[in-house]
Amino acid sequence: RRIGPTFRTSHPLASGPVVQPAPTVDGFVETFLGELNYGQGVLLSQSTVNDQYLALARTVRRYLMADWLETGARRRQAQQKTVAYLSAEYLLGRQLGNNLLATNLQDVADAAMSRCGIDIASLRAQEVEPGLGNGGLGRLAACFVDSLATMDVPCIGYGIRYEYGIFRQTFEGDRQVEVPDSWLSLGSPWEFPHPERQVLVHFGGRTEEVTDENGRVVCRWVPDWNVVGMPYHYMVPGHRNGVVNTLRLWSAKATQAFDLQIFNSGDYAEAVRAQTFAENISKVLYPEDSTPQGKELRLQQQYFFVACSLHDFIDNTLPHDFDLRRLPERLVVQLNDTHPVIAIPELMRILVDRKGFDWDEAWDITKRCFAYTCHTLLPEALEVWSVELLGRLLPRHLEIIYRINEEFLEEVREAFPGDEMLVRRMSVIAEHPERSVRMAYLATVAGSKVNGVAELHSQLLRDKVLPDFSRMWPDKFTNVTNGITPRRFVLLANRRLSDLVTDTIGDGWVTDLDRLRELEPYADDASFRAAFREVKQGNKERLAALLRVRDGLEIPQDSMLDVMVKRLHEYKRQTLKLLHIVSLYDDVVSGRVAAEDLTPRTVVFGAKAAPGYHLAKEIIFLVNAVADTVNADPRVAGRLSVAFPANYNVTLAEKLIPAADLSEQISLAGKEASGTGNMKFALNGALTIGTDDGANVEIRRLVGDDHFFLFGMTEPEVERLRPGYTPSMYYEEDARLRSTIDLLASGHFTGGDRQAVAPVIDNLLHQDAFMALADFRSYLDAQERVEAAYADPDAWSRSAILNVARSGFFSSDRSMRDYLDRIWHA
Ligand code: B1N
Repeated sequence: RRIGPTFRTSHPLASGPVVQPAPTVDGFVETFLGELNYGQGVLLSQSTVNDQYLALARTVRRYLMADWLETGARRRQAQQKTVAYLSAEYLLGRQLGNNLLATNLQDVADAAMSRCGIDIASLRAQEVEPGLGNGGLGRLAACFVDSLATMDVPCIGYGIRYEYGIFRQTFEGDRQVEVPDSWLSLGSPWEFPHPERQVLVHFGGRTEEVTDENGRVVCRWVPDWNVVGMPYHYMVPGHRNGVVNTLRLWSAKATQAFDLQIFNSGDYAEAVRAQTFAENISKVLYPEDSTPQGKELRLQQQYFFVACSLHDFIDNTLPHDFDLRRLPERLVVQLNDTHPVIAIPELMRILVDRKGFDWDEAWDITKRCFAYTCHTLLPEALEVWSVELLGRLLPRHLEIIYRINEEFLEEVREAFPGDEMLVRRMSVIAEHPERSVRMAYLATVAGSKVNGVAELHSQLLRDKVLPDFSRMWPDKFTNVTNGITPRRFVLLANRRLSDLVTDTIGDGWVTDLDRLRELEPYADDASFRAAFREVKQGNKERLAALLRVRDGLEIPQDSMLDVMVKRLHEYKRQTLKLLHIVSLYDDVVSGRVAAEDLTPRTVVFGAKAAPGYHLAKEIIFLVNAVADTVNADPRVAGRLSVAFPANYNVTLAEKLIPAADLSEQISLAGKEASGTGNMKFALNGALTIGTDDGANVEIRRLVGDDHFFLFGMTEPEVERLRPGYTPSMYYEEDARLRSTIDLLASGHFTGGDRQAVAPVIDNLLHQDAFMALADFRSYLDAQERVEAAYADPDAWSRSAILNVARSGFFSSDRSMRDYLDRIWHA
């Protein structure tokens, strides 16, 4: 069906400026009331909070839209190289506050709402955050697109518009219960569909060879089913620079709404079956973190969004007469982990089957277009697809992968003659346990660059995960340490700190975070330290007020706020933190330590477990059980408490992180690729207790040993201990550990039920794959150093200020500069 021609460009209005609403309180009020009356169709006097929120959002959207249209026109003119960031996840967080900040309309909006008699805070609270990601990987993508817009780099973020994002976590009887996240149900004012840019995506069927009009034998894919990809646009504003980039998320639709004939025959269920089937593709985010589920639907999702995105760029973004031999001058595709790697054979298919390129030329173009970021070291997290499944869903792509592999293995044989073991090791096709495609290998073969996400991770990636490849292509491997956007995670989340910093050194830090260095001398200024402590205190009070209404939790005010927030995973070792809490509690209840001698401490957890990850859910149960018992025990009242607010997400992070004193980054060395929460805490003036893992290594180097609490084995020590590791030995030999585990195992925290704690305890004593027991002693010692340091408020705030001053490196603006210099050359 034709959508219709575009507007005549010769018309005088065609080149006129975009009409923009006035950025004044009057202009804002008028636009807002217009949106309320004519957009929502209600009178102010009849409007609900949701009506008002939607009207406010659409008002802000208008200001953004003007800049978005102008940015688009400018980009079409300039024809620069564009970064296509391909990511299956974007964990955006709420949009309203961020967009008000970016457009500098915050004060205008505040005044306008109060003129209308509306409390803007209640409208902000109305927004449901789009949780289209699991954790660090998805949030990283959101930080990157923010930075690219702020730096005015042409970028299109491509992804999936999941109808249901990451599940909402609730607790029932201390156990995690997942509730679907229907984030779209009250309307989503920040997106707009663009039906004229729909794309048809094929699946299944077979391939055949046909002779084309030039007499050449070419391959043809004869698919047997299709879905339509409908793009939804999200605006990604730069920080007060008039730039608005695009995030284009795809939603799957059936090609025909339903089969009218079947419907008329009365079989209603059958009539909508095909529609349901197609639309399932973008129905729900896989709630897995780090461990991919080998599910057919997941491969469908991956191919679906990748095919839509490449088609969108090549056929709808580039000029119609564009010479695709020059594609690498105009496009660089960054693959966010292996999830979009099927884009590699897809581009080959487009060039060879559809555009008539010969194989070698197409391969040369393809190799220059892609770069791959790896985000893990866990071997079980390296994605593979069985040849059976891939061949059934994408038969042509499998053929292409086979040919890429054949030619690659020839190259290996030439470079390393006579080493057939090596050839087998490096093959993109694994033979065991079943024939399958190793997506990380495919990405490495095709990508112009492969990067890890922190120095240590990139090193281990070269040495442990892809050693053969790094020997063959040493220059292909590089590092780009992750970063976070200071706009959302400092300016928006920590207004008090931002004001203090800006009053002290000006506001240049917001887009040039290295300027925070200028704060260093103020660490020695007693009045600045006092002001800094007041900021922390204010943030703690704000958090306490939130948790009171959000979760019915009371957190004491005069205590160290000790925070561990991240996905629940064994390698991150929430159990080690739990053992610490139980050991403190045990000290008091056993009479070894007087309660008055405990440093008052409030431990806050935030963590979702993948629904199918049983042990992770048992750990959640145990944390909640310990929290209940500890919080109810008068012997530790005012000294030790534990809070586990449900449903940790970006919105909660923005309140929690600025309030924290201590940041827990306690993964087993060599397991956390980078971490990004660690950076957010340091930048907000928390001190880190952490292992030598991921980006902790770089944080410690920058902030200095004296302002970081290091503990635990190093990665080489872990590897040396691994063979023959016997966790029960630590239990036998360390009386404090024994007492702690015995108390947990006794059922003290589960109403006498020893069975309820058995899964976690048994695992610790007999498996402990992530060596919590081996690091227990060292962790406790480090916690004692924390307590000693906390006892001196001036020294502590000095360290906290130096953490802020020296963490500018962790801006995602810097990450983007590194990608630009080392990988994109855009
Ligand atoms: O990516 C983050 C890192 O900071 C973290 O250390 C790392 O654990 C995280 C499959 C993943 N790695 N792999 C995933 C997520 C979803 C999924 O389905 C894997 N997430 C990470 C940013 O670099």
